[in-house]
Amino acid sequence: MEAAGCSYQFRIALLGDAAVGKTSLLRRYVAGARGAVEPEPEPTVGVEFYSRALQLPAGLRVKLQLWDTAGHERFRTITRSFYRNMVGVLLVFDVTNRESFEHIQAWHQEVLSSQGPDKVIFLLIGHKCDLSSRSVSTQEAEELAASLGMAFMETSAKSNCNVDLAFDTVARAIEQALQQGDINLEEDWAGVRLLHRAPNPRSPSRKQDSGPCQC
Ligand code: G3D
Ligand code: MG
Repeated sequence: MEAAGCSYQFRIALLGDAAVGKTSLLRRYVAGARGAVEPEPEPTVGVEFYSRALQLPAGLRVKLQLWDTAGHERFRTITRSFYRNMVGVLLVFDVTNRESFEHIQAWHQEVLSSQGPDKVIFLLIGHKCDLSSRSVSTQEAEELAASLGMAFMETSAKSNCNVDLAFDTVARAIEQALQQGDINLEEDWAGVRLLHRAPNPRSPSRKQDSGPCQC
């Protein structure tokens, strides 16, 4: 995807157990910008990332570089450098899969133990909220998020619920942390990069969200 007019690049990862819906969520978000939905995901192999440009409220135009864990989560073979180079992390569980919720703290810890003192913006995601066969309540997920110091949101790639909002929320929190000096640019860190691009007045504006959902 073209990043014309972007001033920063934020590198963000989706982490969580296999089959919680990370690839579907990413694809839905990226397809949303083009107004088309990708076909069902293939089982992910190799390293993959997606991009989408975003205009943030405080004025920054950013390119989100969105990394999928590409099947490595199944074998816990994600490298320290993968974690270390993220500025944002969506910790994803499946609201119908209790085990995936119980593993969230371990995913959180993996990132913290690889990141050192650098700041990462986390967001807890309860995915597949279109399904009624829940095994994790909204309240207990909110409590976990609060105990880990992060926000919580429920999403569905299937019904396009809160998909844009989830990525917007992380991007805005990163923008704020940058402005407050909690996150700083570093030479050897790929989490936030300054893109030296001239603004392109002919860039198409971002498609609007389809509105809040009811789930
Ligand atoms: P992963 O990348 O975390 O491993 P995938 O997960 O994106 O591959 O999704 C795993 C399965 O969950 C897929 O089903 C996919 O269609 C389904 N899924 C993803 N998002 C949603 C959602 O929002 N709602 C519902 N109901 N299902 C979802 P299959 O059957 O193809 O394995
Ligand atoms: Mg996947």
